[in-house]
Amino acid sequence: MRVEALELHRLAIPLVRPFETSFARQTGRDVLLVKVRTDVGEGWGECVAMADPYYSSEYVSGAADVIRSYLSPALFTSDDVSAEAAAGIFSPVVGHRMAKAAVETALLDAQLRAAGTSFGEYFGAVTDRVDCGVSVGISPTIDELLAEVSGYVAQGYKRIKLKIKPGWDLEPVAAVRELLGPEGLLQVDANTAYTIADIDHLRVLDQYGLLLIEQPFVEEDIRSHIALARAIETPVCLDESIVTTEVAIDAIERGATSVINIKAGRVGGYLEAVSIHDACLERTVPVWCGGMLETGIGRAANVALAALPGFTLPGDTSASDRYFAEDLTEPFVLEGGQLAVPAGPGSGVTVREELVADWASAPMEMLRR
Ligand code: NPG
Repeated sequence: MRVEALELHRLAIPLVRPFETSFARQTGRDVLLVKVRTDVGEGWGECVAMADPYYSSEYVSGAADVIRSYLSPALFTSDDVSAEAAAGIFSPVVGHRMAKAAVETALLDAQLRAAGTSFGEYFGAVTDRVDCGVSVGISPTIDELLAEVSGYVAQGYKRIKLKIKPGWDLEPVAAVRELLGPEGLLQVDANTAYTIADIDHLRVLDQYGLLLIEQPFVEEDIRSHIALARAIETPVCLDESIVTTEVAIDAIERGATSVINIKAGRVGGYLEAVSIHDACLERTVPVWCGGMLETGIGRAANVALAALPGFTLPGDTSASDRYFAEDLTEPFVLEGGQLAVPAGPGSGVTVREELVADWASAPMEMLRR
C-alpha cells in the first residue's frame, strides 16, 4: 500500500471522573489520533502516550513530533508499505514505541479494511467476547473508594484493580477485599511507587488473596522484582518494564514476573503485542490486556487482542462509559461483564469524525509525501 498522507488529530476529552494513580491525577484525556490515507483506503490509530512523561518517557507532544519528524518521512520513502513492514521502517528510531504503535495500528486498520479482515481474525482471536475488569484510581477516602467499587460491581465488572502507593495500600485493599468477599477477583497496581526497601511491607498484601501485584518498582529494576517474587506469594506482574518480546522472555526466565500486562502501545504495536502473547502462551505465563484510557478507537483493537487464547485474566478493557460521556466510536457496552469483539473489517468501529473535529484541542495537521 502507498501512504499518501498522515493526519494528526489532537483532542481533549473530559473523563467522567478524575483518575488518580501513584504518579498523576487526570481529569481529561489528551488524545493523539493518527489517520493514514493510502491508495487502498484510510485507517485510524490512537496513541496511548499521556500528556506528561510520568507513566513512561513518552508524552503526547513528543509522540506527535516523532511522527511528524521521523516516522511519516520514513513511510514516505517507500511506495509499498504494510503494517508488517512498519517496525522495520521505523527501526532507526530508538524507543518511541507509543508513537510507532499509533502509526502501525493506523496502517493495519487501512490494510485490513481493504482486505475485509477484522483485527480479531488477523490477531488470532478465539472468542467473540472478552471478560472485563476495571481499574480504580486512588480515592480521597475509603468510603468514596467503596462507593466507586460497588458501582462497578453492580455493573458486572469481573475484576477490580486498585491503584496503590505508599500510604494508600493495605487499608484500601483490606476494605475492598471485605466488600468483594473472598471470591472476588482483586489485584493492585503500584505504577513503580515502591522500592526494594518496601518488600516486607508489600508481603502483608499476601493475606488478601490478590490475583497479582503489578509493577511495584521502576521499569529498569528487574532485580528488585525478582527479590519480591521470591519473598511474596502474590504473583508479581510487570507492565512498564515489558517493552519487547525479548525483555518479556528475560523477565519470565529470571523469575521477575509470572503474569504479564500487555499494552500494545507500550511495546510498539499490536504485532509485537501478539508476539509477547505467543511467547507467554508457550511458557504458560498468563497475560491480560492493559488499558491507557483509550477511546473506542484504541479500545476496539485492545478488545480484539484480549480475545487471544493466552488472555486468561480479565483486562483493563472497560466499557466506554467508565471513561467518557460520549465515545469517538459506537460505544463499547458491558454485557454480562464482557465486551464484544468488533467483527467488521479492520478495527470494526466507525470513527465519528464530527466529534473528532468538535473535541480538537489543536488544528489538524496534515503530513504529506
Ligand atoms: O482502564 O484504560 C484503563 C486504565 C487502566 O489503570 C490503567 N492504566 O498503569 O495501567 C496503568 C494505567 C495508566 C493509566 C497508566 C493512566 C497511565 C496513565
